[in-house]
Amino acid sequence: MKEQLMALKEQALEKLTQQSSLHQLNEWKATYLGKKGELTAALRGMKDLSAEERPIVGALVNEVRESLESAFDGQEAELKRAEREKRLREETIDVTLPGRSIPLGSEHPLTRLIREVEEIFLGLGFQVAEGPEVETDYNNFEALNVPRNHPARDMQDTFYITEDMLLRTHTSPVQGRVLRANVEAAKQRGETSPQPVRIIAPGRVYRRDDDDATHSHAFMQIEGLVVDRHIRMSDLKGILTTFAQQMFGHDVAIRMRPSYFPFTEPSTEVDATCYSCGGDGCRVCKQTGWIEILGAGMVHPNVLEMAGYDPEEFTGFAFGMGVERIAMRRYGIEDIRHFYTNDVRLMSQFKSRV
Ligand code: 2NL
Repeated sequence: MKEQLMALKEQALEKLTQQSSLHQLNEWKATYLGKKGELTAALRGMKDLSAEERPIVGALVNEVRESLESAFDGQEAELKRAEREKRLREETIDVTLPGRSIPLGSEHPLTRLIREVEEIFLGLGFQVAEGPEVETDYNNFEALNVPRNHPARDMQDTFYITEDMLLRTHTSPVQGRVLRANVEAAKQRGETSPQPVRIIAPGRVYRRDDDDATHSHAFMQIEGLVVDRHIRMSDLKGILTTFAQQMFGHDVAIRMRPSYFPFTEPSTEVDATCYSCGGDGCRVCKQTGWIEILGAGMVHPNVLEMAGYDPEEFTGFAFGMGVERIAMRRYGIEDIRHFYTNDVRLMSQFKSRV
């Protein structure tokens, strides 16, 4: 019995050194120390022993168990250490490697320009208003004092959807909506007069046109409208001077030339000092020293009247500018179609600096 136990111990210790994973090690433990293991079997054989032999063999069994257990613990600790070391080695990251860059998109040059204009007018106390691109003939023309026989209403110039629905040809109907909403709100509150208005309306507009380098059937426009008591042409000039200086440079001046729009009277084309020569005259400004930036005027009393503002109490000014024309000059883009072709090689040059 004693020899048998010593042989078992010998064999178990020898096998232990051959176990190279924690899984194998646990199998070893089951084989030698488990409930159905060899040592338990040896213990069971003790019932055949004499009363004198039993405590001696019992002590020996315990001794063998203890030495196998402590050998197991030692081997387990060693294997765990080795596995940890291996994992650490495999999971090492080289923090000195250069990072992978994630390609960033960029703001469309038209979006960027519109934002700049919005920022300037927000700073002057204006609000930004938006409205639908599909409009009624009434909102787009009638309410803006554009008579039925006006050439702008011609099928040649306007995308009609039905007889009285169309794609807006300017963003003025947005301002008309704001005026009428104010009149309605004043009525609801039982007030005698509607609130004054200071808004800009940026957005896409449509004209029937054959697309070429300078014409597009869809383009961006920003219109502005101020309606209050005692608004005069000098207010128009003051606001547009400040706008031109913030937009194009602080020593820029503006000049106003007489013009005609059905919705303003008087009407004016507004020029700013040529950004290229500073006013001396060059090829860009055709030697005039001036560049046209927008059209404007005093809101026609008929327009105020139709919206529900009393033209005896209120006056106003309005202006409108084509965004592409300004963007083309500012960024040196020579073909309007580039804005809508959206070639990333062109667009990615307008990365925002934020
Ligand atoms: C241009 C000229 C202009 C307006 C737009 C306007 C709007 C209302 C009332 C009166 Cl609600 N006028 N808009 C006025 C003058 C000129 O645009 O050349 N746009 C590209």
